[in-house]
Amino acid sequence: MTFDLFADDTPQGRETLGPSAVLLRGHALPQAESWLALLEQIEARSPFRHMYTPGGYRMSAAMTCCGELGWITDRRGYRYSATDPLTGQPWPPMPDAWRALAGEAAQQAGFQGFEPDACLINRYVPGAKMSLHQDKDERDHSWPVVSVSLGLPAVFQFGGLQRTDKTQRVPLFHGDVLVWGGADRLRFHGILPLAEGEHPRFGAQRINLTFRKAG
Ligand code: MD3
Ligand code: FE
Repeated sequence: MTFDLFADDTPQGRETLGPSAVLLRGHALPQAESWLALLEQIEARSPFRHMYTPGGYRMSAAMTCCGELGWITDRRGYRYSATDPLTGQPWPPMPDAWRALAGEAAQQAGFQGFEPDACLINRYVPGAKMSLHQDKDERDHSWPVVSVSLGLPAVFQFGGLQRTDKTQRVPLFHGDVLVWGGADRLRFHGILPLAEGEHPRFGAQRINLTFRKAG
């Protein structure tokens, strides 16, 4: 695999992580700056919050959602909801520019007609992580998940279809877009604890957007 470094040290290129898993390095860079304002509008309506797993553990990544459906977790389990439990209101609408980028990235990875109805937004501060898990709360696993990384870099960990399968580590940078579908859709994955740092636009945090067709 080869990639070029741009002036800001963000690698560019396309990497294949599996039969249906593609990493589009820096693909969202042109839009990333303008997305900060969209993110602020979303947080103003549905603030970031720390949710609890059904087992009672506080998740270290703070979350919010936009789109018709949002992913939630509490003592009753993991599920999608049309209502933000914090506000009792619908989730903020998904910005058109986000939906468009997700659809176009999915297309580049070979998935035509991807129209996400849910965007889960994760916010990591240094030390925050996400343990190995599968994304399987969506109705139809034939649709891919598209993820966009913004802000501080993180180490992404991905394994196989069994929790105990050997894992690989891939650094994710500001502007990177990942598409996971097909045979790779149910692979275990996670994020190692975020290292300290300061991003020029996003500050001391990493934001990850994951676009899904949940309903
Ligand atoms: C592989 N988020 O929200 S994004 C999640 O960076 C999640 O916040 C991580 O895992 C983050 O569920 C990783 C990359 C990603 C997202 C969804 C996937 C990888 C995936 C779904 C299936 C397989
Ligand atoms: Fe996930």
